Amino acid sequence: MLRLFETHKVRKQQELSGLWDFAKTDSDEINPAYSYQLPVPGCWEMHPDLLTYRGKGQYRTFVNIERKSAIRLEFKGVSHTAEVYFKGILVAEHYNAYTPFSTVINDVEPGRHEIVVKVDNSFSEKSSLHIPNDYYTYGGIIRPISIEEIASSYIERIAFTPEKVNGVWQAEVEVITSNLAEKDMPITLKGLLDEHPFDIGTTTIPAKTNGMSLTKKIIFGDVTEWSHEKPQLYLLDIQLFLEEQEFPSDDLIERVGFRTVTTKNERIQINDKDVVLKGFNRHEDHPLVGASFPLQLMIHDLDLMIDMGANSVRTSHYPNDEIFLDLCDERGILVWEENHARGLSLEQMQNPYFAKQCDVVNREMVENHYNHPSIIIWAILNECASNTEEGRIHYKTQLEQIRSLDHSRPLSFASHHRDKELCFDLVDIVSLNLYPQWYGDEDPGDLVDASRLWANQLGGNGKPLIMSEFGGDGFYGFRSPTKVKGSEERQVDIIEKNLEAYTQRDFVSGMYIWQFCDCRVTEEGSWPLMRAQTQNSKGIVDAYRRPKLAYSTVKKYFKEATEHVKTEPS
Ligand code: ADA
Repeated sequence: MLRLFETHKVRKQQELSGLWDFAKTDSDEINPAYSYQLPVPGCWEMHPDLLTYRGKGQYRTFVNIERKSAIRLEFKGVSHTAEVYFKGILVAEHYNAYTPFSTVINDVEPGRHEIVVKVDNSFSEKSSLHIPNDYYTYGGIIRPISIEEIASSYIERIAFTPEKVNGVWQAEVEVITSNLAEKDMPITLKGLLDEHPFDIGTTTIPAKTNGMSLTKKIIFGDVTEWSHEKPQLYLLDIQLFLEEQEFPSDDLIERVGFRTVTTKNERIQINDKDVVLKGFNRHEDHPLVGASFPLQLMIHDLDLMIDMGANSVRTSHYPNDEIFLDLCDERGILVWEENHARGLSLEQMQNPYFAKQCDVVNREMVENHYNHPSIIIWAILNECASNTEEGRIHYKTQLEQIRSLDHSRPLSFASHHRDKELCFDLVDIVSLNLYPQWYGDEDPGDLVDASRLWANQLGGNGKPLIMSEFGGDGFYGFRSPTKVKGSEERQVDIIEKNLEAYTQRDFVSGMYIWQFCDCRVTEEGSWPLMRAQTQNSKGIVDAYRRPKLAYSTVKKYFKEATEHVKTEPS
């Protein structure tokens, strides 16, 4: 399954899921002896021979093309470096597991064609973001792949930006198109919002051009807004007509919602109404599937979060699977989505590949996930060197890049630098990762009060404040009358004290527990020494989603205790 809705009615699209040939090999040759068949999507660590394999592998499948046409291959996620070969020719290269990429191959003859994907999940200097870390970089084609037959002029993507002007909903609809032909192509673009037609306009795409954009502001008027309380969605179907033609030659369907996100007076607003974000940091990780989630497990995660009363999730520490985001759109879960980076020191940020690799992730994250109404915050660089002048340059560059791609959502980053932070002035929302009662003995109330002062003094005055991480280990099933660290009882105390402090303070606009589920960490580096069982055990449910004692504590606070705060419009 690629998405929760059909994205094309005109363009022919097929998902390439299934069993692919696989070889564990570091040979540069294409097509070694394939000794396995592995599921795509999937993580190779799920195979008994490859449980801890870090290195290179090759996947192969065949596709049947019925008539001569251009084809587009889209990969939703390959972990972490991919080289794609079509009939033995390199057609795409990509780094970073968690963002989609695509390639177009022109004039493909009818027949059976081979696709080979070389995949590498090893750590090296060339990989600045996937490093040994407090989560696991799996190997494989972890998200779905699609193959599409495209017309010579086609729609690359749509950016839908809703806005309410004088009480009336309108939206800027930007359609980005491409022309593969040798001659200029006059085209007309038309839209349908559910069944209601509207015109976008006519233009000519010059020969051999991509990234051609046509934008129109449309007044929609009579629509129901999207909110976390009532997540109303609409299908937005854009059709491309070649000159004079009666039937569309291409289309792209997105699912959109009418909502605005703003920040003012230390608060976050959805549709001008203050909201307090209550939720979890979540790694896409499960012992049975690694980072390659089927729909059922995504739904199960959301069901558990919603059962505890959460209204929000932070995609720590990378862009998430689009199907998960589709589910958040449907269920009204507000999403903090962030680029891929965790805990990089200044030295790691000085890696020569770092700036370029972040630039690509940021663009792919925003462009691909732009239309999800559930995403209300873009964030970058969790716990990196934002306390240094040189680090600040990276934060500034990346935040400016994201703002240039999307001016409609507030920006943030999660900092652990307390009063040494240098970048609060660059964002709309100040967010802090502090672990009172776990890494230190501080009182969460005192610490959150101090956080507000640091924010005020360091460029975050008037901005909303989010406690973006707090929590403590709780080993599933480990009970202790003395409530020692690591016991489920101690985790209950830690979560209780933190939530008690944050839910009582009006100036706290959000709280994300670290973390939803236990997750695997890398064996390389020093992580196993810090993480018993080679896992981060701060989950409120364990890796298999069995609730720990703290589950009901969270439920008590998320479902009941925050209802009194910030329900009035600002
Ligand atoms: C951090 C970090 C998380 C996780 C957490 C912990 O601050 O952002 O990824 O490592 O701490 O468990 O210590």
